[in-house]
Amino acid sequence: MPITLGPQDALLVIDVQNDFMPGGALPIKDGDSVVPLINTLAKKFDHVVLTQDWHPPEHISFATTHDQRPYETVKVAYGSQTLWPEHVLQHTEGAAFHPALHIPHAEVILRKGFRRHIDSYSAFLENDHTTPTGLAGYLRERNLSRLFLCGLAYDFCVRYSALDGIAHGFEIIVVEDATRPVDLPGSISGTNAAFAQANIPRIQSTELLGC
Ligand code: VGL
Ligand code: ZN
Repeated sequence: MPITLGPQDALLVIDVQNDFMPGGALPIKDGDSVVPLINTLAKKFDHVVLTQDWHPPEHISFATTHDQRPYETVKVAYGSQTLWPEHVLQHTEGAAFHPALHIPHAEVILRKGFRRHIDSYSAFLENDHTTPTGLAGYLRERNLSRLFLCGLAYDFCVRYSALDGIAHGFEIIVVEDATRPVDLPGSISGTNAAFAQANIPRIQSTELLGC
């Protein structure tokens, strides 16, 4: 039985940006392969929210800022922070959405990670787990209570957006085949375990598309 969508449903499309695509600054294997599927999914939804990772120069998540290598971890004021290659610099081509992403009816684009001293994987709370992005208030005011998540990366921004979404009282469903992982050691299994623990279902897009 395909899932029936109603007025309370929204598709949350996480970080479908050039730098996360093969050949980009922080490449995700097959990241580009989800774009046509996300376009198809979006047509099923009256309400679509896009997020855009949006970093200033010398961002705290950049390995270069700490004179370290990418994919290492450092301690920062809010805990541990994985270091990344410089990516999605504000207003660059790398930060732009994939050119084939076509969701003209998307209603809001939520930028995150724009504070130099705080990273933000989650669309709801920055990595200090305190600073809100404003998305929860927006969704509540719009009466959008059930969110289907897709995009990049499964084991980072999709993961933390899903977990914070649940913590903020939203119903969360992850459309797994419309995501791809970065795949650092333990990151995929950790995500699967966290979703199971939080009772976050992972579905396949066929359950929405009905074929
Ligand atoms: C992401 C690492 C760094 C993501 C963003 O979109 O999952 N991952 N910045
Ligand atoms: Zn980032």
